[in-house]
Amino acid sequence: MIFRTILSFHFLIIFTLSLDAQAPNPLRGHARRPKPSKLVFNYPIIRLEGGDFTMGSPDTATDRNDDECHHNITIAAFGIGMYEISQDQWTEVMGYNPSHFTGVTLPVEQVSWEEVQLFIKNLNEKTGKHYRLPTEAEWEFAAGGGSKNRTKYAGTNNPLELHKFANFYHPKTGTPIPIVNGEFVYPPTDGYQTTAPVKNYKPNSLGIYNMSGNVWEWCQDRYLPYDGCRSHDAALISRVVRGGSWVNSARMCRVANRGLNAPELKYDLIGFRLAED
Ligand SMILES: [Ca+2]
Ligand SMILES: [Ca+2]
Repeated sequence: MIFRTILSFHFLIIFTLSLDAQAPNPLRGHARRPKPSKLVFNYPIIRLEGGDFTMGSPDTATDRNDDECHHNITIAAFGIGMYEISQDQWTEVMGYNPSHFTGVTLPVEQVSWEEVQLFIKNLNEKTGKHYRLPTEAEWEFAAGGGSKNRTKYAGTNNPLELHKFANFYHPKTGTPIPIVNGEFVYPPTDGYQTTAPVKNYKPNSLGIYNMSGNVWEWCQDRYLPYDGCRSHDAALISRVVRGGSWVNSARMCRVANRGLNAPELKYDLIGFRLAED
């Protein structure tokens, strides 16, 4: 009788251990679940209806470049960031700050087009949203003020007023000199020698800040001739940057001006803003 009791006891222990090894462990399973995202990404988006506009610049403009072929284009509705992406926003998503001129409210720079794609991928995973870079046409549409009453620079037609809207190049001292051969050599001071906080200066007519100046902004597109326009020396690999920067003249800050850069390279004068459908 005692013998049978010991056998039963062993059987019970073995059976219990066996069951324990095979049964799902709700606590263990719970611990493996990823923690809910706590990403706070406060990034105001300006919604634009889209419409027709003439992209590029007229042949009669004295300060234009050959790649700015004037042509009509239709833009679908989209959203674009009110500001350039700041350093605290980049750090929040990526965990590091690559910028040369550091300050949490300054625009992030020293980011390649390829790194920006990774930023967007991570951001979309953490927020469930569908951010992307603007197309070159969307960028120019937004910078110039939409379909009507378009301006040469973001916010103004007057290079003598540009320092109110944009952070671009100016000497530390000197008297402002008007345009010489299409180049605004010594503009009035805008208050910053290098990058300025992204929420600074006056916005353009759509309420968007710093599209001219501060940092160039990566666009999604490759640098190619516009559809239906005469071909120019296309850089097939390069991606478009727009708007000029703190180190550029007013001419480079024109909304029609096209810049380009290899997608893997980074400089302290190139950043970006986000867009969405
Ligand atoms: Ca400046
Ligand atoms: Ca800019």
